[in-house]
Amino acid sequence: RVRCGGLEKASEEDAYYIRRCVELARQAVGHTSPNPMVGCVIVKDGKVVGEGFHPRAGQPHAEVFALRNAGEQAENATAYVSLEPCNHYGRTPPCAEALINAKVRKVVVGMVDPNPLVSSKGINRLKEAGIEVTVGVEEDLCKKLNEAFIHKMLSGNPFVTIRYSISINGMLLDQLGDEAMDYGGYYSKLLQEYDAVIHPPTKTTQEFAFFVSQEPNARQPLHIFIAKDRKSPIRILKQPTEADQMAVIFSDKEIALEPDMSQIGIETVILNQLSLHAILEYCGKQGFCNVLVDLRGSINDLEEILVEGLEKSLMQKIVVEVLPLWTVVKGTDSPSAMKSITQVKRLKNLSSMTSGNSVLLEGYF
Ligand code: AOF
Ligand code: ZN
Repeated sequence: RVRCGGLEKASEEDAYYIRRCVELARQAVGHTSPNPMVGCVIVKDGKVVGEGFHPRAGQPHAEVFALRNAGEQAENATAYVSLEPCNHYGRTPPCAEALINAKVRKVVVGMVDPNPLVSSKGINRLKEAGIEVTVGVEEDLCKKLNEAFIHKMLSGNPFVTIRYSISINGMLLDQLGDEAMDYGGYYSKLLQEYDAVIHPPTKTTQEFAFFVSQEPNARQPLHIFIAKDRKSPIRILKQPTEADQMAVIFSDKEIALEPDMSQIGIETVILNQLSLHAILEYCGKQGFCNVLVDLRGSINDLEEILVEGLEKSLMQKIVVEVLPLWTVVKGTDSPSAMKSITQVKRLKNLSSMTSGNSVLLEGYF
């Protein structure tokens, strides 16, 4: 690759500051829904003079915080933003205007905003005002940061991730790796990223349990339990938290809760049809951008959800934890027994990482 030295240096610098924007944006992980996570850096004469990120929906956008931070130094500076600056009046005024008024000279944008209210209008407004604009720097990174927001904007449906743990010999487990739920563990971090967690029906237990994210200032997801064909009362075990509404139970008939769970913010919703689709519809109406389907327990539960999810294309991502355990089961209906394959779906963008003593596999449908 032959490239002009100056150009290469400029684009490396652009990439560096956009990566910083993404790092800043992530400080609000879980708190911005239904808005995206956005970070902004203002650079003048090779020095950072302002930084900001969007803390939550309804509050000012990243650009506003970074411009406030830079003050008069924003004049003739370069503004880096991980997402195209908006040019509409939403809950907050347009950022493109704020950048123009601050007299920045150049704007570097990570990705175009998929929101039809914004899409390219912000970039065009900046150009009209005579500002130099570069678009698509570290674009993949910026898209991954807001994969749920992008999916929701383009499809209208929440972004759905399926998670489960398996043994090294491929058996579904109801346990997670040792450090997964601790502070910094992958499960603790995953929980704070999602608006809701769906716990599929389990036929064996009357007790539902859920965990809360251990990350500092984590926004806890709403936990959704599916109760199918229940006769005896259901009990929810939870860790103490300050959040008021923490769980919803979806049932196909009136169910008894034990003890009185409504006292601790647990609601029941009766649906005739207890499908993944119906529950996602509820999530969409709540304004949720993403939902984690947390599969534990028996292989039958897994199949029910996965078959529906595949048939209706309801799932976008999968996270599989492989524990360093070899499991032996007795009985003939062991899941490892040969079954005939009726459908195969190839995942895209597979990646792997380690978490404690486990290996995590991530891919997209
Ligand atoms: C930006 N910077 O930091 C964010 C943007 O209701 P509002 O005013 O908050 O507008 C929400 C929309 O603005 C959101 O759907 C997305 O298109 C964009 N978010 N834009 O320039 C930001 N959070
Ligand atoms: Zn904005």
